[in-house]
Amino acid sequence: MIDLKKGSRFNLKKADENLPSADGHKGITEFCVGCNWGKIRSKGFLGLFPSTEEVDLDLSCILFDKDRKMVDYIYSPQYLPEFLIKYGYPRGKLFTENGALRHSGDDRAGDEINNDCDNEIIQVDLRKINPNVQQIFFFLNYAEDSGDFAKIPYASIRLFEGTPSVVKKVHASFNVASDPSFRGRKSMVMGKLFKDSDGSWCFWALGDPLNAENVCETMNQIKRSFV
Ligand SMILES: [Ca+2]
Ligand SMILES: [Ca+2]
Repeated sequence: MIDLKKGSRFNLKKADENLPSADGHKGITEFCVGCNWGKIRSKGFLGLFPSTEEVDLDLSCILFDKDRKMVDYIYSPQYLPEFLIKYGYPRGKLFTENGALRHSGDDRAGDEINNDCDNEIIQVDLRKINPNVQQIFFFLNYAEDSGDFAKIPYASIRLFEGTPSVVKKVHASFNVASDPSFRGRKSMVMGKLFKDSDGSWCFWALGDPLNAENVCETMNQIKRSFV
């Protein structure tokens, strides 16, 4: 079991060298990045009028080529085109080229009852990624203007081997609701998938909170500081 903390990295090709998959391909080729979170609950006056508040977190990713140019992306199709165009970004979509990365769909509420199931998931198939792609960043945004990760009862983001319905092994996870470094923040970069010098894919667990007000500012900051 590899348990990645902030700042650590691992090579997906070497992660399971002794366990070739059905197609003979060694190492991890299919995995997911998922985010699980719950609605905000308030007890109300004297605990008499409990209520819940929906929480809209958005899991996204952005892909770059060797010249550090953005070549593909996944973010919610619900973002208004007039908002995106102000920052020079195209309309949202849930798939990258060839379906190499696929998003499970926008959850805008969070869990009513605590559970372990991820509310938004990006599935990755390394074998389908365009060879031009060199780096992929996974990031999380709180969609509300007044959002703060610390207000959410639980919110975590993780990378795991398997499919959305079968979690085989968790390799990296961050708890953005309870970790003090995310207090007062509503944006974070979870990790970076990148091609090593020998062409194998590696994952670098970043877990960094960002100073960004929305998804476009998050992508701008990733371009400036991480690519
Ligand atoms: Ca969402
Ligand atoms: Ca859940």
